[in-house]
Amino acid sequence: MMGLYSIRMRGAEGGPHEEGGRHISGAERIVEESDLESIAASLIHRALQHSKGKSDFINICIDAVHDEDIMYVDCIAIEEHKSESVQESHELAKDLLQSVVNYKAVEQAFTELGQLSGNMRGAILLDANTGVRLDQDHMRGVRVSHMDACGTEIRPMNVHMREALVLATKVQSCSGIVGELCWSDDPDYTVGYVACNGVYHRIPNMKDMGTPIGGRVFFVDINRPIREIVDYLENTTVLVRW
Ligand code: PML
Ligand code: MG
Repeated sequence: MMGLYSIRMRGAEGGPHEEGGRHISGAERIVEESDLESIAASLIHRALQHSKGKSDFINICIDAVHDEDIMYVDCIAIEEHKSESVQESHELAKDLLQSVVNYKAVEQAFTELGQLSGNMRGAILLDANTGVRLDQDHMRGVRVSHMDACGTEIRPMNVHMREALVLATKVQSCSGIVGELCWSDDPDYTVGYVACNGVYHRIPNMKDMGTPIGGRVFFVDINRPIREIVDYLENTTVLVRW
C-alpha cells in the first residue's frame, strides 16, 4: 500500500489534556490520502458529540506513514463470553488472566481501575509477577497509538469493538506483554475484555451501566526495558489483518 497517513485525534473538556482538561475522546486511523478529509471530519464529530461531554480542546495530528515502517499483524482470535452480573464478569476475567498473570497482580489491576478518580488517556502498566506499577506518568498512562486494520472485516462489529480489537492485537504483539484487562469509560457501554494467549475474551457486564470511568491495564512479564515496550506501543505503526 502507498500513500498512507496516520491521523490521530484527542479531545478534552476544560482545556488541553496537558493543562488538566478532562479526557473526552481519542481515536485514530491509518488511511489513504484521499480519505483524510472525510476521516478528519468524522473524528472531529466524535470529539464534539460524545456521551461523556463536548470537547472544547481538540488536537488532530496527521503524518505520513512510510511503507517500510509498517508492521503487519494477524488479528487475534475472538471468544464471546456470557455473564449475568458485574461480579460474575470480574470473576471470569480474573480466572482468565491468572493463566498468565500472578494472582496478586490481577487483584492489583482491579484495585487500580476501581480507584480511578478520572479517566486516563492511556493504560496502566503493571508487573505481571508483583503487581507493581511500571509506567512513569500516572495521570496519562501509556497511550497505544499508530494502528488500524486493513482488509475486509471478519464479522460485523460496532466501533468500540473494532477499535478495541485492533488495540488489543497490537498490545498482544508486543514482546513482554502477556495480558490486558479493559472496560470502557463510556457511561453507556458496559462490555469489556481480557486479552491473553492470543485471544480476545469479550465479556459483557464489566461495569454497571452509567459508570463514567473505565480504563486499561497491561501486564508486563519480561525483563525488557519499559522504555522499549512503551516505544513500541506508542510509536510503531501496526496494521492488523482481519
Ligand atoms: C472503550 O470503548 O474504550 C473500550 C471498549 C471495549 C470494547 C469491548 C467490545 O465491545 O468488544
Ligand atoms: Mg472511550
